[in-house]
Amino acid sequence: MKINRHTRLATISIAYVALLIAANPFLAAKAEVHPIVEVQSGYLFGATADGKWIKSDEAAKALPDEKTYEIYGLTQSLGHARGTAPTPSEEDVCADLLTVSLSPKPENGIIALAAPWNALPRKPQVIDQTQQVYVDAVRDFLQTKGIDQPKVKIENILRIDLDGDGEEEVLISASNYFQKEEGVPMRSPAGSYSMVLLRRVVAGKVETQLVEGEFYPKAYKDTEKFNAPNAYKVIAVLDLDGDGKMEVVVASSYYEGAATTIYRCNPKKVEQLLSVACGV
Ligand SMILES: [Ca+2]
Ligand SMILES: [Ca+2]
Repeated sequence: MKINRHTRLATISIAYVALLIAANPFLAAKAEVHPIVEVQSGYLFGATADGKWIKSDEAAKALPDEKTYEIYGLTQSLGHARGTAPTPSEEDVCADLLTVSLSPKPENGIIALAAPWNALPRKPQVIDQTQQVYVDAVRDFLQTKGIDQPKVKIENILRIDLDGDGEEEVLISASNYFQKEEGVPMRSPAGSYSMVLLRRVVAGKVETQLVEGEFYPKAYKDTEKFNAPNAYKVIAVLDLDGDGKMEVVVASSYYEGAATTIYRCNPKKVEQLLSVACGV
């Protein structure tokens, strides 16, 4: 078949439009946009629309008005709040972030979501962090990362069926930077680490998966520079795109900044979906 110039042009145009639609999934079918906000800071992570994840600047374009959000804590829903249209952050250091003002803003609120589905279809259970089986799991994992004599320090353990198959998964947050006070040092001491582990049963066997982590068998010794290690901790487990599977929300902090990241944890792959970060 001979393609004339006009046909080719039309084909190119259609391809271009298709490309635009693919890049902006919520424009295609005018899918409803469901924004996700970090409650205490007001930072806009972005949104989901028809199961697609959209970055904050794109999401903000589709959010010209106030919206009603549901506020979620770690183990419960904390009711509704009104959220303003996203506006640039007023803080100098994080001027690139968009923020949403929520009212009311419950003290235990972690994530706000404007969506018709329940983001807590199953509630995480906070379980005893001294249970030997988990202390052993953390020690064994740290040894695989070159820390021979690990000092196990578990921050929290959550039991939750992430994928809704009836089998519960376990999320373990563990950090040790050998700090006497709160916070994370500028340089990592020998044997320090921070990680979030996910334990799940696959084909009848327990498997341990690393969601996020840093491991420092040796001390960072350069006194003129620093390596700014991070501490990670699971702060929420929510279904933020409405597919019935729960995403894992991890807070990280270093000596002068912090971030919060949403992860999808499939048995074969852990993916970062959206993140907000503010630091010097
Ligand atoms: Ca499961
Ligand atoms: Ca989900």
